[in-house]
Amino acid sequence: MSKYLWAGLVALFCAATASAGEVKVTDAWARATAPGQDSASIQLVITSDKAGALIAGESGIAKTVEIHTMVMEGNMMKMRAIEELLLPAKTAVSLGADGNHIMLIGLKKPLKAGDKVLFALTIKFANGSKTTVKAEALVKPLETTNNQGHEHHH
Ligand SMILES: [Cu+2]
Repeated sequence: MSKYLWAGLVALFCAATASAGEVKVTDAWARATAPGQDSASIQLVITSDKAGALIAGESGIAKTVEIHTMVMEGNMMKMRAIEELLLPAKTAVSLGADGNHIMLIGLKKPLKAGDKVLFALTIKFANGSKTTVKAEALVKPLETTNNQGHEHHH
């Protein structure tokens, strides 16, 4: 196979799967915001080659980015920020279906369907080294439903 073709394949792969070599973020998406809404959640799948933990996030579109989980309080599901989300080696961890998500707080502008939200996640590995992986979330229409209804309280 010619090296030009290889280069093309590598470029395709990188475009499709935001990769820092050791950590992959795929299928990232957010729901368009309703009028007045100044926070939004991103759902995604993250896979780390080495055992580690997701410890921070950042986005130019929001003042703060937190890692959130859902907890049951009485009979209410509530969101809570967590310090870290463990990433077992070579395991796709899906943030979304289980209530975990990346939370954009203090949005600088509304999210509109079709927009792409650039963000970065920081992962700390078991040996103490860190990496930052950049990714983008596709904004889907507000009506998009997932299989769990929950409300965001901030
Ligand atoms: Cu949240």
